Amino acid sequence: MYQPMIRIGLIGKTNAGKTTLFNSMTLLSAEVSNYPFTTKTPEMGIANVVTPCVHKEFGVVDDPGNSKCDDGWRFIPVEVTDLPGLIKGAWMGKGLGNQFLTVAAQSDALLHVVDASGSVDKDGKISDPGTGDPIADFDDVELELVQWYAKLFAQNLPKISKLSKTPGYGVPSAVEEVMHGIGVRKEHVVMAMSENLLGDKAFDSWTEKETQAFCWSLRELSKPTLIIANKMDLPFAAENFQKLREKHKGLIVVPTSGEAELTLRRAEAKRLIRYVPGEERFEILKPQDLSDAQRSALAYIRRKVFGEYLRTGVQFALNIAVFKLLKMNAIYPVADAEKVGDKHGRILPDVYLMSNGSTVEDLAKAVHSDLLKGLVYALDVRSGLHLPANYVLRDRDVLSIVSTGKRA
Ligand SMILES: Nc1nc2c(ncn2[C@@H]2O[C@H](COP(=O)(O)OP(=O)(O)O)[C@@H](O)[C@H]2O)c(=O)[nH]1
Ligand SMILES: [Mg+2]
Repeated sequence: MYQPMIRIGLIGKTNAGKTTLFNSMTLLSAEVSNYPFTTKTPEMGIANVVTPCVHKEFGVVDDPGNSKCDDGWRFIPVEVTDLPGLIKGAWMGKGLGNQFLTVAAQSDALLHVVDASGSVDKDGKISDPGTGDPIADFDDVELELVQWYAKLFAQNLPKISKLSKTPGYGVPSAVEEVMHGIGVRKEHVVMAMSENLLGDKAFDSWTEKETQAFCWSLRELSKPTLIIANKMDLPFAAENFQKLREKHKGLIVVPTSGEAELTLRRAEAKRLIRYVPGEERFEILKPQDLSDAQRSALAYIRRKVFGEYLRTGVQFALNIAVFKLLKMNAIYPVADAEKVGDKHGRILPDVYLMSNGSTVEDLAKAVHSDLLKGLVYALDVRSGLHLPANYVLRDRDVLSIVSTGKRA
């Protein structure tokens, strides 16, 4: 793949379950423990998002290269980062704050993990469910993030002010120039200004309050985020999940049990069960090989997770982040339209995640720059139509790019 992988960052308070979720998504085993700040440096791994594969529709057996196909589902890799636990005052540069915020800034989307059972107390230590306040936990972490946007903004006030008065600029371009490194685009600035009625107000006369409100908007608009209500298998979680949903109507809240997902993926890796991540069931393959502890863990998951919520929610959360929040489409480029394969005879080898609004031209560029140079059209393999360079791609398109450019 020539396009950069999509990056998803896990944020949230210590002990919310980030590392467990990360491990379940990537099936690596970063250290998990109850001690605060176990994760000292950001950990990066590869997870997958899942979409129904097109191979059945084309009546072929596929041979994926950049992705995997399991039971009719196409698994497409994305990068996930497990960030160090966040402490209060991180935006001032305390502790691991800067590192945390830098990685958060570089993520395309964030999964903000909350311990919905409230089994983490104010100091970040594990205690009984119902002790902590997940709603406040969420707000605390968000505040840290926003403070950091505000800090960056404040530090650059003179620069923004000066730039904005340069011919051809204006406030949106000036802010973009200063904050593009953390994902702020001109259109975000325009919207944040309009949300806070700052469109007609001279930049130099924005009050402290207006600036703060503007920074909240910038954070919300420029960094797509979904809330993960984790530890749904524990008491109090259902109530707090409802509270989170009511309080944050503009955000998607996905109920999960990271621990359940990790258990299932490990059992699947040992071939004790059959489990396709995201599916609403699992099947015990070797009941006789299960220890008592394993048997009761699986029974617990069946009852507390699948019984109440249909799924663990982990795969679902990743899918929602990529396909709904980031509005990505899964596109299958093939060189040989007849065989739906590449020139080496691999069938449906690749699938690309292309953002909404991407065109045939963008796809050509992503596949190979040589294809772009001599781009003529793309053949829609389903319909046989010739699609122009500016055709806007649709999810699950299977396209053969016709180009006079030679591929290396
Ligand atoms: N019951 C339950 N416990 C969980 C779940 N996810 C994580 N935990 C536990 O919560 C504790 C903290 O998890 P960890 O992943 O280290 O949190 P982090 O500090 O956010 O990385 C560990 O004891 C986990 O086993 C879950 O879905 N259900
Ligand atoms: Mg951790």
